[in-house]
Amino acid sequence: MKEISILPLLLLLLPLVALCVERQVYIVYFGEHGGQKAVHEIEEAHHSYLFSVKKTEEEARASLLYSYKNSINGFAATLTPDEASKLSGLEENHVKKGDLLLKAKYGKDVIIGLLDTGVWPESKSFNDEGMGPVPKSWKGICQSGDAFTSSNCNKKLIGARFYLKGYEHYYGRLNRTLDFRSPRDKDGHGTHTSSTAGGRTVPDISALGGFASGTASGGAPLARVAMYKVCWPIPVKGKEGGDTCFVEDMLAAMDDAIGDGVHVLSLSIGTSKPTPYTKDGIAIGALHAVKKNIVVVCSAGNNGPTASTLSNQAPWIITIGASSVDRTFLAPLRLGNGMTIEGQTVTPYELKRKMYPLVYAAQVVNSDVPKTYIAGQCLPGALSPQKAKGKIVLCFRGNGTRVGKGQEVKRAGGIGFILGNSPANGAELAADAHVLPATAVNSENAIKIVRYINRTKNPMASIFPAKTVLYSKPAPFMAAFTSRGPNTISPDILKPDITAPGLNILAAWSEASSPTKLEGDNRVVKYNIISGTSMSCPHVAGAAALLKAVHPSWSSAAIRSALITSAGLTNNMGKPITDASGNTPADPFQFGAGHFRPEKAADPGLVYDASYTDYCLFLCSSGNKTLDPSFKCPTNPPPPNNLNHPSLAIPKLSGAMTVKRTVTNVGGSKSVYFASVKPPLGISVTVYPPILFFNQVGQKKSFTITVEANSELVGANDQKGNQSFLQMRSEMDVGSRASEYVKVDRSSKVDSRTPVPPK
Ligand SMILES: *[C@@H]1O[C@H](CO)[C@@H](O)[C@H](O)[C@H]1NC(C)=O
Ligand SMILES: *[C@@H]1O[C@H](CO)[C@@H](O)[C@H](O)[C@H]1NC(C)=O
Ligand SMILES: *[C@@H]1O[C@H](CO)[C@@H](O)[C@H](O)[C@H]1NC(C)=O
Ligand SMILES: *[C@@H]1O[C@H](CO)[C@@H](O)[C@H](O)[C@H]1NC(C)=O
Ligand SMILES: CC(=O)N[C@H]1CO[C@H](CO)[C@@H](O)[C@@H]1O
Repeated sequence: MKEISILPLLLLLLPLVALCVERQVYIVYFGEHGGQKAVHEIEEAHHSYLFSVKKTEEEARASLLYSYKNSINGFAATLTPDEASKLSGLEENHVKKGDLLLKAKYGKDVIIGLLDTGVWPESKSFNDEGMGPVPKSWKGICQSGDAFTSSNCNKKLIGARFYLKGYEHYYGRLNRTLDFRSPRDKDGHGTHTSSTAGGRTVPDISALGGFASGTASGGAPLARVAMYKVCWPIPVKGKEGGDTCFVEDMLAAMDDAIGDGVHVLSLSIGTSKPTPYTKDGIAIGALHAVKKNIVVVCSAGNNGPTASTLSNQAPWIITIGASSVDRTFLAPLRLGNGMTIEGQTVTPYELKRKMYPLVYAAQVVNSDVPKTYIAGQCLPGALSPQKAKGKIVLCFRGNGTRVGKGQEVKRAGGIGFILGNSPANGAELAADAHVLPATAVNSENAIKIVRYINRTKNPMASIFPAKTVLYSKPAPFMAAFTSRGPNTISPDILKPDITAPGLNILAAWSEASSPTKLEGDNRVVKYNIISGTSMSCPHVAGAAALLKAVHPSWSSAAIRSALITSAGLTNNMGKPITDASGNTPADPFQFGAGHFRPEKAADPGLVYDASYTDYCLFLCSSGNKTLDPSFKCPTNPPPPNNLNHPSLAIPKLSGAMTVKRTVTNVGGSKSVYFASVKPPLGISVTVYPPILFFNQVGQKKSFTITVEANSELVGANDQKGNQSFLQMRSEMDVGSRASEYVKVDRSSKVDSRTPVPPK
């Protein structure tokens, strides 16, 4: 949710004096400075440009001759011709921003409701300065309770309620040292998600330690926010044990939100295992919301990289995966043998610039800790203070939270901490506000460090302080933790729908929590960086609010369609979006239709619309009439594949199969669309008719898609149980991608970024 507002007007590369054969001085010229910007921000931005083409941060700093900061925006630096040409390529990434925000009046008068852990109303992200009166349609309330009165609501935070009858029936009365019996947030999660969706634009914000400094803004900064607190701490586990949200409490909240008049509902809540719709309170509540044209956006879950781990699989929900942004927090590590390893963190603590003894956690555990891989994971109480004192300790991810491992190293007197990814985490580096000097390294580097320790008599290391670096590449890539398809409840529906930023996201935080949520961490922050599909979901809720503002008459299906058909498939290197390794292309079971592009979604040309009745018919043919007993299923309902969804998934394709779709013209009155197909290998696809003519806005046209597996692949597909899928893209460009997915076995539990799971 960070807004980065360096918009170069033009980028000229003027080679000046030749220093040596390959390195010359170039002036990189952006024109004038736009907006007010602090001197250090300008310098940091210039430095970031350089760092994006140089190997190391030191090299980038050393190459900078001048940073022009007053009237001229630009810098002079020594570059190779290759680096210079890479820099000029950066210009293309700076698309014109702000059109949708302006057209949508920043989401003014759209109401976003969130089901979460509550809200910190004093956050600057919820100030209502200059905002108009609360929309007349609003019927919600501001419920008082512990440390919360009706005066905590304002023209920004227009509603706040809490629901805990289900929770208290199960756990007994809420322990008020663990949470407020009111809409006030003692966790941080709800404050983070609600400010991401609809927080105000707040200048001069940063995370603890000055990271990610700049202007913070929600997706729809003038939208109204209503908090429905439904998630509470699990008492037996304490605050670190996470939160739980009971189905009956969530259903009550959704029922109220529908009655109150929200336009968009954002639920960063998932299940630990796939749940049939009849037992899924979110799916049932969402169906009722969609009947009233409320857009419902939900997290895909954090149970990746294993296949078939999705939450929120219903077709009437917009389901969001998580991917990275082009901002990193580099904290390199140097080993005693001179090797430098890239790492990331947002810990505010720094080591002295000298070498310290380095150990692998398994070498410094108490004698009663079993000698298995668990020994290297720094679980609470595992480390021996005699052995760990004064050392930098390498711990692996797996069981336990990432920040909890740092706390264990600190408890045992360790001086620094290296968090190593397990193979399942790949190259995804979650930047955490650890309680001691630290850095996080990818799986490959973690193994290199273990190897160095194994082979060295007195292994040593030093961790450099972290720096915020912009324009990193590749971005976006998929987070390893993002839950994957195929859809286990409705295999004919491709899920997730799209992906959005969910790795290392800065947003507002509860001042009654700490950045790590650890017992014993007494730090108080106003903004915090965390990761999860909980963070990506409200990005899309904010975008949906903007689309609602621009197209108030669109159904929730039309808004989903616009987001899906306009999604992007390439990263900032012009290559296919990859998985967390940064190398292997990701697939639609990870990102659905791709990365959301709200600007493009505002003008999708055609939309695939669907009504409440269509969803009921879909349930009839997939065997469940129970979600709406008043709906009479016809004897022969259309097959589930014919739900007018903007994507298409075909489980176990054998032979040929034909499905029907209907598009509605929301673009120019007179327009022509041609079908264009890129079928997956071994599959042929025919669209009929191949051309659609429209004479007016709102006109509907239907077409069929016939998908056929080549004979030699039929058996293979069938046997392996692989899904084939096709995906319809904007302007009836029927695209598609390879259908393979690789099932990765991983037994480890997700660490601290679980979306609050419903009981
Ligand atoms: C409430 O939680 C606190 C903190 O975990 C604990 O010390 C206290 O014993 C709990 N109270 C009850 C009544 O369970
Ligand atoms: C390090 O040494 C241990 C035993 O001494 C061995 O089990 C492990 O595989 C080694 N690791 C690496 C990466 O060399
Ligand atoms: C999908 O097919 C590939 C080979 O084409 C195979 O390796 C993989 O195991 C299959 N996936 C499943 C879930 O069967
Ligand atoms: C986590 O702990 C459980 C129970 O001790 C164990 O079965 C599992 O293998 C562990 N997972 C990892 C990744 O260490
Ligand atoms: C798709 C779906 O939710 N199917 C469910 C229909 O209802 C039966 C029994 O109530 C469940 O077992 C299915 O999972």
